[in-house]
Amino acid sequence: MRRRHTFQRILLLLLPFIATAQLQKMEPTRHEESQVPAYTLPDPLVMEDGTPVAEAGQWSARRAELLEILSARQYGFAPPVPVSVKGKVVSEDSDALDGAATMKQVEVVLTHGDKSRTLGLLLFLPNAAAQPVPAFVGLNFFGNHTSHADPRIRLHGNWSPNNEALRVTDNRATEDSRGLRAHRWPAEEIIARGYALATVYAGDVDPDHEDGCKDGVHGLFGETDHTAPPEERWGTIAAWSWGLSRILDYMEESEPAVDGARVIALGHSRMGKAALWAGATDTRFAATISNNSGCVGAALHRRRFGERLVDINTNFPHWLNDRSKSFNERESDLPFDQHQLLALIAPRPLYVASAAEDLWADPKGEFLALLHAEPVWQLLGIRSDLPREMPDVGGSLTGPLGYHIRPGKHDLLSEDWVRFLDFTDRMAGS
Ligand code: GTR
Repeated sequence: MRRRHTFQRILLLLLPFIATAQLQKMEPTRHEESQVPAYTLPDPLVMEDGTPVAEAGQWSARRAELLEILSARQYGFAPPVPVSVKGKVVSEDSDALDGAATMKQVEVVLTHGDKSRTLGLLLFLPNAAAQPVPAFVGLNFFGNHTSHADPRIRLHGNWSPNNEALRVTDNRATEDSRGLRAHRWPAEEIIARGYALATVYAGDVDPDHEDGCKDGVHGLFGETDHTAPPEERWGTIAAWSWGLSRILDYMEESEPAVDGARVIALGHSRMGKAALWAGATDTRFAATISNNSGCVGAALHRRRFGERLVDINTNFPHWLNDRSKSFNERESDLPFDQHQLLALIAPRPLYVASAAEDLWADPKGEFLALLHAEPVWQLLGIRSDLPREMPDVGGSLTGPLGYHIRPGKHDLLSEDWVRFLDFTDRMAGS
């Protein structure tokens, strides 16, 4: 016993050195195009056994293969068991946004066996609509109360990351943060364009901290609910995506003002990674939009530009499954790349957005992933004709595959939203 304690103590003392040793092994971060190594991407249209995927009818088998690979080696498998999804409307105000919207707050309770988890859903619904409307659904980083200044928006009671700018100091939501992230959720513009907006605090689904994937919705399930080995089970990004699907369940079943067939998964940065995985795993999402999603989002791993898998697995070890860690600094050995994640969204519309100064997210890698995913849309009969070169800063591309690179830093701005809205307006039936 004592010997074990001594060993643990020595290990604890050594840990900082082990961690530094790992970091020292890393190559310096690449921020110059000339530093990008030569690479070959795996082909989304070749089966693992080498058979070419030449006809649309073969895609579902290839899609299943890619989903399996990306689950096993990166995001992790969610337990394949259903949960019950029940909503309780806790407030409904038809005078929101100066009378343009009805603001609803709903407690969406997910239950599995004797365990449950409540997601606080904030919904803005356009009052002018005569028919069910398309809706954007996205997770927010710090709480619904940060996404709009309306004083009626409830504070969540879950753990929150501390953040000076957002005035969170005690890992708890407070009044001080109200409306501080409103620029990311321009509800007035979204409603004026005839869409509903739905958002949930990501930490209601799964707190953004390392806990061995025990809390949040992970905690709804027991050992026997999993079919995947422990190292391949879902991390936090997969849990967030799964949460987006449960919100879609609720809206499809119980929100008559929303057209369940036109729900768009959207997210910025880490929530953009989650939106992409949601769009990939759940074909009910009518379209997917990722903003500045970067590494393990839209950016290609093999370019090794900006943030890399090793950075994610070091700084956020809970985001992906444990198996992904074996690919740290071995991008060329990955049996997939992120264009294949994007391809899983085909033939539905997909938009990737970059910001010019957001080199950490590798804007060019985000564009190239879209470009290399495009053949799958073409195979499925969707006309798409992306240029071979990415647009200049300020430029945008519309079509079933949308893209823009705006000037400026890593953020979600109303100028991004204007383009997203133009893109979703083009969706069939909008
Ligand atoms: C960074 C992280 C990125 C991105 C970003 C964000 O720290 O390295 O992958 O997710 O956070 O979510 O804003």
